[in-house]
Amino acid sequence: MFGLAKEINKSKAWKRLEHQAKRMRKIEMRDMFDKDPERAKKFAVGLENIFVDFSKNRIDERSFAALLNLAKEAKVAKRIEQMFAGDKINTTEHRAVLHTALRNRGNAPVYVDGRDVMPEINRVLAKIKTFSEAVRLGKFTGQTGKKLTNIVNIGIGGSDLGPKMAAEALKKYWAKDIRCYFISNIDGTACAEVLNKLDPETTLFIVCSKTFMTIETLTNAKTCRRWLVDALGEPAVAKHFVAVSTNVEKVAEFGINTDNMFEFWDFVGGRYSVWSAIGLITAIAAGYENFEKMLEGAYEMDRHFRTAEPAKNIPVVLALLSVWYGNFFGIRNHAVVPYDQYLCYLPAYLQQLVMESNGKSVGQDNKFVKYQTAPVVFGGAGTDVQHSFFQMIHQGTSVVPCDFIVPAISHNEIGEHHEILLANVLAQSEALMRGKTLQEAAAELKAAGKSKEEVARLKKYKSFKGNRPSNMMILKKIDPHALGMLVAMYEHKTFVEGVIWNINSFDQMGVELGKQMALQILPELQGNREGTKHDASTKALISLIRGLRK
Ligand code: G6Q
Repeated sequence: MFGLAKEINKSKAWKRLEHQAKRMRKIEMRDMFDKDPERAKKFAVGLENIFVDFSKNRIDERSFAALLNLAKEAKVAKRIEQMFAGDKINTTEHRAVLHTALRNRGNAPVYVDGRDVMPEINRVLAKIKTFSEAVRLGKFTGQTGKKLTNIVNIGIGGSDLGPKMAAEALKKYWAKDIRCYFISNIDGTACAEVLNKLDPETTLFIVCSKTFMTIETLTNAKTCRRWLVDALGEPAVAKHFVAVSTNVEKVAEFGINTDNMFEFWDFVGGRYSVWSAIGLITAIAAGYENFEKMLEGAYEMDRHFRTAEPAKNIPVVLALLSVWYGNFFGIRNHAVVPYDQYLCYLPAYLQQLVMESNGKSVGQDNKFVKYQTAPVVFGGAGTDVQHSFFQMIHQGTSVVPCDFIVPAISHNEIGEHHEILLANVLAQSEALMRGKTLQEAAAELKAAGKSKEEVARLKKYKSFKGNRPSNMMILKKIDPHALGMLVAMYEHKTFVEGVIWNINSFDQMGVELGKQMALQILPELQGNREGTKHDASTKALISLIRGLRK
């Protein structure tokens, strides 16, 4: 049995939190900092490679204790063990959830239906090692004997966002002559713009699809195949195409030699698959040792998650804070702002992780939930986004809790760049927390020589309410180990949120309806079938587009 039988919002722990939130609404963070010199130490956790300061949140010891009590009520510790043990916690699809086994560097057996999955995982890892090294050394070459230096990942959703985020994050580690490309969208432009840059003789395509049935990926793969065959002939496919999938038959049917196939398993969800062969492009570009270091980082976070007490357990604490704002302060969004260019795809990756995992309305008890689940996640790289949506984060009517992520040392320490970047991220979180009172704004205007009238007219515009929460995550450097820790931290945070909300974080049925309807509309757009039942708007749009395309 997974999930809670009783509705969590009817529990004593929940009621206590409602009471605590009412109390905390009247308390300003800046006052809590003034009163308690130990606050920064109390609400922070440091692990080897990552330091998380969560003291700039609207919590004190009592409210934090009440949050920890909610984790207890939701049986978080037990659920964590059930996940690691391979219990079928993806209850709607009756599957185990074992992305943690992919990075189980201790190699202790992990059982699914009585079978240890570690030997299979290790076999595929060895294959990734051999193949990635052969490509990097130019031992596995293209049809004409040239080195394969352009690596193209064809995949979408979980088969794109993870590898794209990880490969970009580790760009500094790429072999000098290797370039990575990603084709995901069905929009022909995505394919055309990548292919235009490439030379077939030096291009390797990795077709990533768990099911090998996804229309975008198969259509893109077919187009790339045709492009290659037109240039180099049919036999070239075996030297320029590999596949990552759970579906051997479909891979063979597509015409990829199954010797060139890297397997993964249905106990790995798409958005949790970057640790599997789906991460092949990262292993090729950054080297297998670095891919392995990323797994080791994730493994370290796994051990922390399994063993640390809840108050010092980073993913548990982050999840509780998210629940705190979402369910007790009515806050509906969350921003992720990495201050590191190499992490520019992390917000998009987390958008899927969080919103596809927890954007659900039906609980494990088969009832519609009566509380908010996943927030809207958005973000972008700092300092860029300071010049776009930060206006709202500082002065808008919605409160947006932020995660700031920054390395102390940059891979590119040029002049003062990194110090300016660091000063900015620290300033943002302090500014959000402290704000600027009307009196402070007025005093500042006066000091700048403004007239009395101008001070009175401008002080509200220049004031900041403050008391806006953020977490600060400081990494030493964005290296493979730290990246592994960071990503695993977010996976586990998402899991704990799902446990508390009593939902299954591992299915994604909400993506199906639109897909089904697109299949109906396609022949109608192509003029091969006349309208099935549509609303008047859809009908008119189909006919308008048909007219425009004539
Ligand atoms: C992720 C989802 C989804 C999936 C894509 C691609 O958790 O399941 O984003 O990764 O739909 O699916 P395939 O890998 O099967 O092509």
